[in-house]
Amino acid sequence: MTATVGQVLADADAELFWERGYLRVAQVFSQEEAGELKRELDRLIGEWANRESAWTGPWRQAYMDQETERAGKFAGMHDLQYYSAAWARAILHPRLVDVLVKVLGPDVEFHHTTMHVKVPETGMPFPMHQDHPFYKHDDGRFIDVLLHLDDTNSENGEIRFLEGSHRGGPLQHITETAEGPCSPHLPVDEYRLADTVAVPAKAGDVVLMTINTVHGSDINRSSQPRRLVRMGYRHPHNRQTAGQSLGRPGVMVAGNRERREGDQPFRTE
Ligand SMILES: O=C(O)CCC(=O)C(=O)O
Repeated sequence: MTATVGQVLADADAELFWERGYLRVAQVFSQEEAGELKRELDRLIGEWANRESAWTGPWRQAYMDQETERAGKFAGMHDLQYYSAAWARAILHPRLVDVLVKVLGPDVEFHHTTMHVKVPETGMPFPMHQDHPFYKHDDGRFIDVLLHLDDTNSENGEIRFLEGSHRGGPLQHITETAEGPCSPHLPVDEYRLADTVAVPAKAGDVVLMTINTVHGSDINRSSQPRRLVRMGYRHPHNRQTAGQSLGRPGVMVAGNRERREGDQPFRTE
């Protein structure tokens, strides 16, 4: 499902997002903006990223043959805005903020950015999962924005969603096997990529999903990298209880953080 962005999304687009759990919004970033962010991303991949990132777990054997499984990697890195002013600007991009206000607003707090770059030929698939186990929050008012910097398709592993899967809230994920802890994922026999809706996108598009939308993606079989960056945003009163960036306040990108009884200002030391 695709929306085109004008000043803001239409009410119907926002409703569709909450009904299905995902929405593609075309060309939120212009080609020039996406081009600059891609150049900066490539610099970060060269200088800072972990080019050997890999999610672990028995799902790997179900998704990849033996040879690909050995090679299946992605380039990963968190919080690009600490390393690049272009990425700091991207967090506050006015058209993106307009979209977020429509679906989550009026008050929106930034949470994190994370790079997901699938290397050519063997770029790792992502098993079916929700993002909730990675940064647990009290409620569903958390949106992940997948900013695409390359066109995606079935060859390079476009993002795929299980429609309506966010409605039941957080699911129990596999996080432990006989061999030890593994990356959170859902049972491969119950949650299958084949049952999902593919959402191919163009460079400059964003694809929104909720923290509880079940999603995954296939291997990158193309000869080019597939570059996207996840940008997380939440309602400022949606309390985080575990995981990535726990306890770190985020900048407000829209509206304000209303003070409730008992709230204290953030610590400065
Ligand atoms: O990069 C992908 O294909 C998957 C992204 C994803 O699973 C996530 O951002 O949680």
